[in-house]
Amino acid sequence: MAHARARECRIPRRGGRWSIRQRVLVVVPTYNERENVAPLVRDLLAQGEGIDVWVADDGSPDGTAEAVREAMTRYPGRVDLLLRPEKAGRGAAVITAFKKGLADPRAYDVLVEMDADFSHRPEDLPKLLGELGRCDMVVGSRYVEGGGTSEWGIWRPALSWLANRYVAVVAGIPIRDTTSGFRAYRRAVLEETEFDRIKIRGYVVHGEMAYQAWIHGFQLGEVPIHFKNRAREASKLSAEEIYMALVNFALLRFRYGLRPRKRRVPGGEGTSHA
Ligand SMILES: Nc1nc2c(ncn2[C@@H]2O[C@H](COP(=O)(O)OP(=O)(O)OP(=O)(O)O)[C@@H](O)[C@H]2O)c(=O)[nH]1
Ligand SMILES: [Mg+2]
Repeated sequence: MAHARARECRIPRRGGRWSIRQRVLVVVPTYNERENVAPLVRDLLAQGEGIDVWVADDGSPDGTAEAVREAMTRYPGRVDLLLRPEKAGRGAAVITAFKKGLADPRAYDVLVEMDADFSHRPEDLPKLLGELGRCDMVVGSRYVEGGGTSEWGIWRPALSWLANRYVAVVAGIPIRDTTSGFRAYRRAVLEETEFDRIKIRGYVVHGEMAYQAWIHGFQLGEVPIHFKNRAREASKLSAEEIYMALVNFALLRFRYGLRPRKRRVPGGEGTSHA
């Protein structure tokens, strides 16, 4: 499958590239990630001094929370645990953490979400943050030049690629990998996000967050990432989940409108169009 070049945001922003002085909050949703969470936290914190990590765990029975508490002792002030009593979905866990992150007195400039299972590589984080110098929201993309997936066999990558082409057509969001869960947002994007309107179940959460950012007139960009899937015998997706995702993606245009709003570029000249 040939990949398009990564989309570039056209308008340079005042403040330029990501700097070490910026405060970055990385939200990692977890369910049964005891083995992964401590090495992941270590590798994320090593990417820069301004980076904090919050793990949003849904009461994992394998003791993920214990591993996070140990990491909190090892890296005081830089790691936190948001614990919910039961499994209620990745999307909802991330949204709850983002709301808390926006209200935090540390005034994070940038908020990031990524998976805990090393499918998303911590060493790719600076690439996403760097691109935020030009964009308001950056997606780590499997489907642009230089990006890719591994260990997926034939069926899953084809399905995922097709799903993303479908989303591009029905929703019209100008990014290639709308279902990617590795993303960085400038705080302004999340401040304008209407979280209460988001359907918090399934892959549409990612699409809806991106759609809102786009329709609100923010600049969306992508950087290539390599997505390493953990070995699984079968996809966990049920036919009902796939059907619901297809329908909900198709409804985005009707729920939110067709065109991005014009927006004055903070610190720049004129207006931006996504
Ligand atoms: N808090 C929370 N996190 C979840 C939930 N479900 C999944 N996660 C986490 O969300 C991330 C993505 O989930 P995965 O299970 O890896 O989903 P996937 O990558 O589609 O499937 P795999 O093939 O199993 O890797 C991981 O960090 C999970 O631990 C949930 O209900 N609540
Ligand atoms: Mg995974």
